[in-house]
Amino acid sequence: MHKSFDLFFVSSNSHKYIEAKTILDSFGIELGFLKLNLEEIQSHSLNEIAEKKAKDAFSKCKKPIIIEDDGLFIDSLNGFPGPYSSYVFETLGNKGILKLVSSKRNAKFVSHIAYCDKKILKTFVGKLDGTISKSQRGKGWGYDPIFIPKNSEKTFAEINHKNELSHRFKALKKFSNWYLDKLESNDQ
Ligand code: ITT
Repeated sequence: MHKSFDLFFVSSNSHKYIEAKTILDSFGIELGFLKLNLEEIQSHSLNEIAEKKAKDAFSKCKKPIIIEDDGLFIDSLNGFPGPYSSYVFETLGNKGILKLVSSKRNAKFVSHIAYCDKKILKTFVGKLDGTISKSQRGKGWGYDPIFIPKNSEKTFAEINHKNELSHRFKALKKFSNWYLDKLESNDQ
């Protein structure tokens, strides 16, 4: 029998779901997965993309959902690839990014988590500063082998506590506080 969940993560990317599930488990929130390709509008604003993705996900799922839109923003490239991170990863990949980055290596990862149900659309932002490594290090998905979080010497792919400090963790922590309060006030 399928387990019934009250909250679903809608995404085409199972890496994102696995991390989101681990993080929300630690806050006592169960998360189901709906693997779907969502409509992604062209926009400079992660928030605008996230809100549109959330509405699209809710209209398909008809249950309370969260979606996530992320971006890696590299300072010396004026924030590129930012909202285009997914496309740039598929086209240039980590090798291509390393060729573009020169002496100034500061970057940040940003996560926008959007919750949507029948009545509410709400987003939560998490940001993590860091730098771009000089070569790919460690085995990980996406940009993990080239992103070094601040106060670390190792890349996301080399550390084992990514889910305790990532951009995703920071956004989901804000979401959890709000969501658990909401559940509590619905019970009263
Ligand atoms: P959706 O179906 O949920 O949209 P996606 O992979 O297209 O999945 P995004 O639009 O949020 O997701 O793309 C952001 C890209 O940034 C993603 O494809 C990864 O390549 C990269 N990325 C995001 N978070 C990451 C993380 O924690 N570690 C490594 N790479 C990450």
